[in-house]
Amino acid sequence: MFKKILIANRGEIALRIIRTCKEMGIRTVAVYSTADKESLHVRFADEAVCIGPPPSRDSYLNIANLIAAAEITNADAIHPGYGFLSENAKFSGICAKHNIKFIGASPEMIDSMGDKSNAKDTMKKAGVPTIPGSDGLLSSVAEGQKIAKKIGYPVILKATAGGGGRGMRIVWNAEEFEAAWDSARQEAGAAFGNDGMYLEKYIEEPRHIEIQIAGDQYGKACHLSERDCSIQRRHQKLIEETPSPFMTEELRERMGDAAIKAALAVSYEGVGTVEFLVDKHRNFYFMEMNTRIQVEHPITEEVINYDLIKEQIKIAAGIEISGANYFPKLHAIECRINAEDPYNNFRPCPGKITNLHVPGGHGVRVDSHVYAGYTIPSNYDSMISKLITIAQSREEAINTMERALSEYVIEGVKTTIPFHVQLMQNPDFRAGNYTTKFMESFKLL
Ligand code: MV4
Repeated sequence: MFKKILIANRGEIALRIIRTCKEMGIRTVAVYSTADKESLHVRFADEAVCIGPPPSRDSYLNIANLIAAAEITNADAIHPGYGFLSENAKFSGICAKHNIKFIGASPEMIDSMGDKSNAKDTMKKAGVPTIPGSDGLLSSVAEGQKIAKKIGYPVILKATAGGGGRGMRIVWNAEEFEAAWDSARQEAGAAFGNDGMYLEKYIEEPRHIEIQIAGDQYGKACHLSERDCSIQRRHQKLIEETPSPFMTEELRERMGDAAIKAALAVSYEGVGTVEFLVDKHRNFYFMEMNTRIQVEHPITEEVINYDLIKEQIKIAAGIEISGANYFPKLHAIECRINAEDPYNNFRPCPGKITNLHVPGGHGVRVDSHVYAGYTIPSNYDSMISKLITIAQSREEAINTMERALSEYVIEGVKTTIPFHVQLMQNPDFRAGNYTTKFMESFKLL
């Protein structure tokens, strides 16, 4: 087992990783930018190293400084958390070269799943359902138009280097095709330095349901059931839950099998997520594979009673998994509490938290790094906390969430709490009747 892990991240996920390390008897090294000197992850870790000024590119994305911090402190592994360098092939490779275990995917895996067209091709060959469309990248606008005509409009153009919706265009008819092609390619080229595009049939009003997977170094893989992440705004998730209200035992078995097939096809090592789009007929299609721990992992932990960070560390250390799948025994919901003004287009609201009261009681988990007097820096994402409720049924988990939200006091900055309160009271949400289109029609009172 590792003796000392450096956490190449900040905020709640850095704390989350430190907590598990403590329980496992592993020493921890925090890294921080000068903007995070007063952060809890710095205080709770055994050691802390300043890695640069506030901008991410000079600190949390600064590979040379992170490696130097690991070498100075004799860390034998690095946990990258989510975001930042968690899916950076170069960083994963440099860690390996320095004999530091990167608790995440290999450079080859990150590259192969980071290229969306290649990932889709790999999954199709492995027998995982994929959305009808082009066979790999499009070589010309004419080829795209020909395929679109054959499969029928609407279609969607996607950047192979994309993700998070960038370089993506829905095309409703043949007249729109060329302009959409030009602007998507231009956007992808500018954003990723790669303007490779592929095409798919556009699935209208899908659900985003992802399957948590784990694979070990010995070729075993299992799934840990699903999370429904359909409620998003501009590709930012607002709330996640498990089980999905749309799930059936039969669908879970089919999606779980497909996710394991996906993991085995690439000899997946570590914990990861296979994202699917699910249409109204419960057809599901591979979308992307994430090779990191995700923000929403705690809801899975709560319904299967399992520490996913601990599992991630054990797998990285070469410990075998049982290979058994895990099924939800409870219902869990996560509300992302952000320092944003929901009445003002979710505009970020960094600043000082002047007063704080955190909810508690039965069925409530709060993953957060903030405290009264803490200043949310403007340099990073605006997440303040993840409020998670756990209950025997979906209805009870929603009721507990309403109760917990009503106790939550965060003063000094605007937060998304009022949005979540209204979401909990929304009849369609209450009925489990929502798709990725939900936020387009949701009106805040
Ligand atoms: C789609 C789609 C409909 N049809 N692909 C959005 C981000 C990227 N990962 C893929 N995305 C989508 N791909 C086809 N063929 C709809 C989306 C999509 C979406 C997916 C999941 C969650 C929220 C979304 C919001 C808008 C569009």
